[in-house]
Amino acid sequence: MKVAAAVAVALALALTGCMDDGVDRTVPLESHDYAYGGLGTFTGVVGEKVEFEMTNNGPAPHEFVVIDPEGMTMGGIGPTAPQAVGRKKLSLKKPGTYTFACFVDDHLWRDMKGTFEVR
Ligand SMILES: [Cu+2]
Repeated sequence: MKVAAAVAVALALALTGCMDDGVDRTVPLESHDYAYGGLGTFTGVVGEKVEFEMTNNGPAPHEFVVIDPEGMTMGGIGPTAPQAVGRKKLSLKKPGTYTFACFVDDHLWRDMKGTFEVR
């Protein structure tokens, strides 16, 4: 009985942990060959934590790497297979223009990149 209670507490803590890891909002976008869609109206708010959720609608794998206003790579969604969904939580701490790009094969050369603002 005590073991069951301990398991219940551990499970409750685990669930709470998941909720603490929440984000202010989920930002959907899509990728295809060789561009992104869905971020045209997105503007971030300084200090918010968002989860980018990219659906890859192209036949090639794509990634979504975010670079902050100072040119530092923040990380992002790694190579995501066709029809798959990739997710990445990022904290938008600085105001300014953020750049995102795909570094798979020659996609960046094909101009697979864009920007969004955080204010
Ligand atoms: Cu790509």
